Parts: sequence; structure tokens; C-alpha cells
Amino acid sequence: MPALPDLAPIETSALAAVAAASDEATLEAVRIAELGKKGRVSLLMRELGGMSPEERQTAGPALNGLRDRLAEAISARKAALEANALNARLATEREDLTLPPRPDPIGALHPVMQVFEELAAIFGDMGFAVAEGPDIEDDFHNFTALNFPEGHPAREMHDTFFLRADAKGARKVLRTHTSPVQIRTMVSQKPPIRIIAPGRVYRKDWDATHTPMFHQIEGLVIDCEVHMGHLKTCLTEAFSRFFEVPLAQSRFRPHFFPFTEPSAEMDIRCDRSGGEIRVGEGADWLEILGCGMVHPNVLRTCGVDPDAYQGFAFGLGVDRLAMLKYGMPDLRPYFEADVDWTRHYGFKPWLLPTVTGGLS
Ligand code: 2U9
Repeated sequence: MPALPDLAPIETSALAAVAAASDEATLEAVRIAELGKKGRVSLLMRELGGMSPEERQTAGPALNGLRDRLAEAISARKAALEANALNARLATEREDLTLPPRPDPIGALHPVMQVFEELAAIFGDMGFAVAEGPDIEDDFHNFTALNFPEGHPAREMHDTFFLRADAKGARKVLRTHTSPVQIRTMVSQKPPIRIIAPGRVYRKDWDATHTPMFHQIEGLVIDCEVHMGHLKTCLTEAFSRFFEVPLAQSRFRPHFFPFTEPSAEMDIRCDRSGGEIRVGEGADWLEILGCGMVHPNVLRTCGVDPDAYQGFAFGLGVDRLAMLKYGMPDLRPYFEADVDWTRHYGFKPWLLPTVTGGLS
């Protein structure tokens, strides 16, 4: 039975190799040479099997100790090499934020965000605040509080994205409109209320003119003695400013929504004769939004007394409005983050998003 060699020089040379390894590949080679299946220390450990119990009693702990100290040294060296590599990478990726901007910047606000900002500025001027809420909603805020009856098509699986049911069987939804924001506002604030609610909404729709996620702005005014006349004046004024015309002619066609009564769709006068839509003049009408007086059931559910207060509300799709205003007819580039597309349509990097005059 061969006696174990002196372990001290083995340990010294192995630790020296570990300390000298200047990259992770070299360190791994050292680990394999010492502790790998056929490594120097592993082969020595195999000898333990052929030793007498007495020999094993001293050789076993000595070899185990050597193996553990080596493994520890290797892992400490590995951590140090990783930290060095990270620091080196961070040093090369450092940005000098004090440098002046590029002389030829190309990015611009996305048309949808531009329209959000324009409408926020217009309605902000009229005394509306911006309100926000979660994208993931519960059935109460997305449907029930808005007077959607049981069995309404929007509550079906094929129209709405439902999350998995929780332990009690309740399923959250990706909000199908921003109306839950107004519900939350009415529940938590006392009238008068004047808000717009911009945000992302989700529906199971995907074709040339619909995407499963799109953007809405809705508005809500609650006060005593609010009526359809206020609604008409407010929206006609706001969208005249949006389309940059002195006063757009508008018309309101009766419609139905569960959450408003009466309900209407608003059109503004436009001209389609030249191939593109010109708002403010002409023989045609352009549908831009849905609106109505808030249904008494909705007010009551939110703790607002319908005998003391009334309100009007409106809602519109922002992606479509951006397409109309900026003459960008194809929906696909809206999701492609292509700066050539925004540049082509006149969106410039330094346009202030709060300008109410669009790109002009
Ligand atoms: C509350 C009460 C009433 C919001 C409204 C519409 C009419 C509407 C659609 C237009 C196209 C959504 O983007 S779209 O698909 N919306 O026509 N939305 S009234 O009414 C409310 C909201 C909240 C508490």
C-alpha cells in the first residue's frame, strides 16, 4: 500500500496556481487539474479505500481538509474574477451625462403619446385633472359598477382577457376601457369632479384596424346641474382646439352604452374630397367619440346621489385619433418603434409635448 505523499507542497502549489489564475477559464483548468474526476487531489482520495483503518484515520481528515481549503480558495478567486470582469465592463459602458446632446437627434415622442399630451393640455386648460388606475382590474370596477348586465357580450371570454381565477373563483381582467378609473375617482372623491383618464386598454381583437392593446382617453364631469349642453360645448370646443380649427361643427347621434343615459356618438364636420380628411369644413362627418350623461345606477353605485348630482362622460380611442390627425393610416408601425416612421411624418425630437397646436 503506497503511503500518502506529503500534502503540504501539493497544497502550496495548488493555492499558488489558484492565486495566479487571471481569468475564469484558467481557474477552471486549475480546478479540474486538482479536484476534477482525475485531478491530483481526487486521485489521492481514491487511495483512502485501500488503506488500513488506522492510516485512514489520519489521511482521511488531512485529504478532506486539503480538498475543502482548495475548493474554498477556488470559489473565492472565482467571485473576485467575476467582480473584476463586471467592474471592467461597467467602466467601458460608463456614460458621461455632462456631454452635450447629439447635434442630430432622431427620436421623437410616439404619436399616441403626443395626442395624450395634447389632450391633457387642452382639457387641463379647461380645469380637468389627469387620473390613472391599474391595468389589471376586478369585475366590479370594469363591469358591474358600470351597469353592465350579467351576460353582456363584453363579459364573455371571447371579448375580454381574463386572468386565472383565484381561490374564491374570482377572475381579474385586463381592463377593457379606462372607465374603472372614473369609478375609483367617484368612490374616493366628492364632487365636483373633472378628470380625464388616459391609458392602455385591452380587448381580444386583432385585425387590420384593431390591436389587442390600444389607448383610450375618457373624461368625466360630475357637478350639480350638469346637462347635455355642457357636454356638447365642452367637447366641441376641446376638439376644435385639437384639430386646430376655430370652431368645428359637431353633431350628436343617439347611441347606447350601459353606463350613460342618454348616450350619443359625436361627429365633426370634415372634407374627404381631396383623398385625405380635412377637419372643420366640407360635406362629410367624422365620428370621433362616444359620450353621454352618466347613468344614475353608476352614480348610485359610487355613492353619488343622482338627485343632487349629474355628470357627463366621454371616451375615445387615441390610436385612431392620432392616425386621423397626423394622416398615418397604417396601424402596424405604431408598434414597431421605427424612428424613420415618426420622422417621415414630421415628428421632431424637440417638440414640446405640451403644445396644444400639434406639430404645426
Ligand atoms: C363612468 C361613467 C361613464 C365613458 C364613455 C364612451 C362613451 C365610448 C368608446 C369609444 C371608442 C371606447 O375607445 S373606444 O372603444 N367609448 O364611446 N365611453 S361614454 O363613460 C363613462 C365612463 C366612466 C363612471
